[in-house]
Parts: sequence; C-alpha cells; structure tokens
Amino acid sequence: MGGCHQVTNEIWADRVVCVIGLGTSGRACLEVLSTLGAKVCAIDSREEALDNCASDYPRSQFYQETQGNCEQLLDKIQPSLIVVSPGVSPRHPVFSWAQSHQVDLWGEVELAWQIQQTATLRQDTPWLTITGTNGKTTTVQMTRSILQAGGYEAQAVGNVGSPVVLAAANAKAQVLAVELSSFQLYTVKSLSALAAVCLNLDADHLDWHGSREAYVQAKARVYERTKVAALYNQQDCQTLQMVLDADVIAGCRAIGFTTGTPDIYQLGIVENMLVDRAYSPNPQKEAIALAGLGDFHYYQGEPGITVLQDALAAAGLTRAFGVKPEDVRDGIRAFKPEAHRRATVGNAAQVTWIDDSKATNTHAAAASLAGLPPASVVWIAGGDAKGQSFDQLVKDVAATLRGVVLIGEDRSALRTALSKYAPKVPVVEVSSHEDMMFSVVNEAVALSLPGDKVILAPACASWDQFANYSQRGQAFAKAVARLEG
Ligand code: UMA
Repeated sequence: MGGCHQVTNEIWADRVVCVIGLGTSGRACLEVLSTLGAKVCAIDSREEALDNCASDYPRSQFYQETQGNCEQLLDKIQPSLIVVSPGVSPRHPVFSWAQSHQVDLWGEVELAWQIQQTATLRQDTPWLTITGTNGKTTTVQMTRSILQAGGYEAQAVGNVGSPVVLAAANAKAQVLAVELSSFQLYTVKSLSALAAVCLNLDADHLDWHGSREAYVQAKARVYERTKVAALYNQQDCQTLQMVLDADVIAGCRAIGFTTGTPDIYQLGIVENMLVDRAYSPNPQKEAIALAGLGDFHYYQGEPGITVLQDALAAAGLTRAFGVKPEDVRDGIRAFKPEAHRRATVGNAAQVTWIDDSKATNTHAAAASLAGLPPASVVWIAGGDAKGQSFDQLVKDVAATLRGVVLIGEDRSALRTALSKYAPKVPVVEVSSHEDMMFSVVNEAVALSLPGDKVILAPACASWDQFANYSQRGQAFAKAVARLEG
C-alpha cells in the first residue's frame, strides 16, 4: 500500500494484534497493521477466507474458528489488541473474552482513527461522518462530489466499500467523507468527526443488534465528540433527540435539514431552491441559495424527497467544513447516482422494470413504492429478513400492488404479512435455482398489465441467495435484458 510512512511506527511495532474476519475490512486492517510492524494474526470461520490470504501472510498466523474454539484460539494468541470486522456480532465470544482479559477491542473504523492520531502528517484530516437507515451511500458520494467541486482532495470511504483504515494510513486525502453502518459504529470509541449526520432511523439489522434500542444506540454514536456541526433531520425527530443526547465538543452546533421551508439554523427548500439558513452570516434574516432542483438533472422528473434530504445533509456537512455555496451546486450537478438505486433497467413486455436492489430493509422498500398509482406495481420482494417485521410495510404498500413475486430462502415472514394485510393481492413464490431471476421476471410479466411497473425492492438483505445487493440487481437486469431479447 506504500503510504504508511506517514504513521509513527513505534506505537504499532511488535504489538500482537488479532483481526477477526478476513473480508474487505479485515484484510485492509491486516495490510495496514503489518506495514506498521505489528505482529498480526487472524481468525475467520471460513477456511476459504484464510486460504485467500495465504499468498500474503504465513498460514501459521491464521486460525479457523469452529464451534466454540474462539476463546482457546485467543488464549493461544494472547493479543494486546483485537480488531473485529463489522459483520462480527456483539454476541460473538470475542467480546466477552476481550472484556474478561481487559484487552482493547476495536472495529476497523476505530483502528483507522487511532492510526490517524499517530500520523506524522495530517493527523487532523477532518472526517465528515454519515449514518442512517437509508441514503448513506448517496449522501457520502454527494458529499465527496461537493468537496471535490470545491477543489479538495476528498475520498468516500467506510461502509460504501472502501475501508477507512487504508485512507487513514495513506493520509492522501485532505478530508474524508465516511459512511458508517450501525455495525461499525458499535465498536467506535474515540472518533471525533468535524461534522456528523444520522439521516433517518427505522428498524434494521435487528438480528445483529438484538433489539431496536441497541440499533438506535449504535446509530447515535455517530454524534459523540462531534466538533463543529451535528446535523439532524427535521422530518425525523429521533435524529434530533440523538443530537440532544450526544456528548459533543464544546461549541458544536445542532443544525437541522428539511425539505420544507427552513427555520433559523437549518437548511431547507424554498421555491425549488436548496437554501442555507445555518451558515449564512446573518441567518436571522437571510438564506443563501445553494442549488436548484434542476441541478439534479440525472433523475427522471424531480428528485424524490429522500434524495433531497440526502443532498441537504451533504450540503450541511460540507458547509460545516467550509465549502462555498457554488461548490454545493457544482458538486450536486457532477454527482452520478449509483446502480441498483431505483434505476430503470428496461421496458420489456410493456412494463417498466426498476432495479432498487439497494432497498435492503422495509424503510427503503416503502420509499421505493411510495406515491405510485393504485394497483400498478408488481413487487419483487424477499431475501434475508434480518429479523424485521413486514406488517407495517405491507399495510403501507398494499393499495399500490398488482401482484407480488416472493424470493429468498425463507419467505415465511413476508408471506404471512401479505396474507394478513394484502389478502387479495396475488402472490407467486420462486424458490432458489440456477436461473431463478429469469423465472422471477417471467412470473412478474404474468402478474402485470401493460403500463405497470415491476420493482425489485426486496426489503431484505441479499446474503441468503447472492453475494451482495449489487449481484442481485445485476441478475435482475440480465434477466430483464433476456426478456427484451
Ligand atoms: N466472519 C467471521 N465470523 C463472524 C462474522 C464474519 O469469521 O462472526 C468473517 C466471514 O467469514 C468473512 C468476513 O468475516 O470472511 C466478512 O467480514 P464482514 O461481514 O465484516 O464483511 P467485510 O467483507 O469486511 O465488509 C465490511 C462491510 N460488511 C458488513 O458490514 C456485513 C461492508 O459493508 C463494507 O463495505 C466493508 O466492510 C468495508 O468497510 C457492506 C454491507 O453489507 C456493503 N454493510 C451492511 C449494510 O450496508 O447494510 C451493514
């Protein structure tokens, strides 16, 4: 990786560090820690994950976790620091081992922050941190786009897919836009962002956290120790409560954002313009125009409310850092939305096919189907339910549905909610097989009428049948293309 020369090595040299999980995050930790001279070991439950690292590290440093042997492995390794991957749940025995042996346990994000604090250069690279149930990736990428429009060397890192520890060790960026999942926030201890936002809050990942309260507590950690601006969503009062409860650095301001007319110390929308009444020199009397709805030229028609909230949050974070109003406009214009986020992928069989595979929870799926005409949507739903209840979602979307195609290994929770709250809507189930998505789109055609929309908005994670949501979206788009062919 070649950039760790910026970091003081003495603190890390010869420290025995055990990394748990060898995915994207764990492998990045290993790379950085070994460059810094730490004695690294790793544990993963999958042999394949250990084998994948065999060419870069001695196999003797790697251990496979099998049922119940984690404590024995840790007793043998005797680490002075444990770094867990985000997917490792709080009920994993490593947490109790670390506590009873008084060994530090960090996640990759905390490691990244601690490494930045020991850097010889750019110790104070500001972090703009973003969490929320939905919209994190759009916001982190808009934030980067605005920063770049302002001429700053900026990176979008974290849950978006690029480990923050690599960016912290390389120290190339002047400012980092950091997407943080609730998993990552759970193990954060000392991170102190320049500005932070929780975009919105709905129940998600309940199987990992154990309860809604635990999920909310993890999300709220984004605001702890914020230095300049703690941004909340005026249209989601839970986020304001989190800001009020947070222990921030003296002088940090609470700044709201709303798609309505903003109050003082808020960003909002007036006459089709995104405006800033928080950072203007005279917020009592004036609002600064930032961008127009026409600047979101890449969305067909007007941008939806959730995109506008994401843009206002990105504007709030970057204005706290010091970008100019025109940088916000230019950054929004230059932004490119990612695939699998309400992307139209075809117009086959007289219906419009929409890929919103990124809708991995009920909140996102509800937003995907909101505002559409009655009985006009064939909804493709299901996957790894992550402990969610689907009752409210089905109640909310029932009137919109022409039919439903259910996917996923375990379809029982969605099936039950549909039979209770949308009993008249026809439901077809497709079980796993090699050409599953082609069967899914054919079933969708059979349920649809000309002019309908078929929307893949699964409300579930993809992990039971696909590697990730993007693979699921690609499979869908491919099947639609075959149908068109
Ligand atoms: N593993 C164990 N034991 C466990 C759990 C996992 O050994 O108890 C091992 C697995 O066998 C596997 C590795 O850990 O080899 C996987 O680690 P991981 O699940 O933590 O995933 P990474 O590949 O490190 O990717 C993580 C994030 N994944 C999760 O949080 C599940 C990625 O977010 C993130 O982009 C990446 O770090 C870089 O920061 C993905 C995600 O799905 C996009 N996030 C969830 C979401 O957005 O809803 C939170």
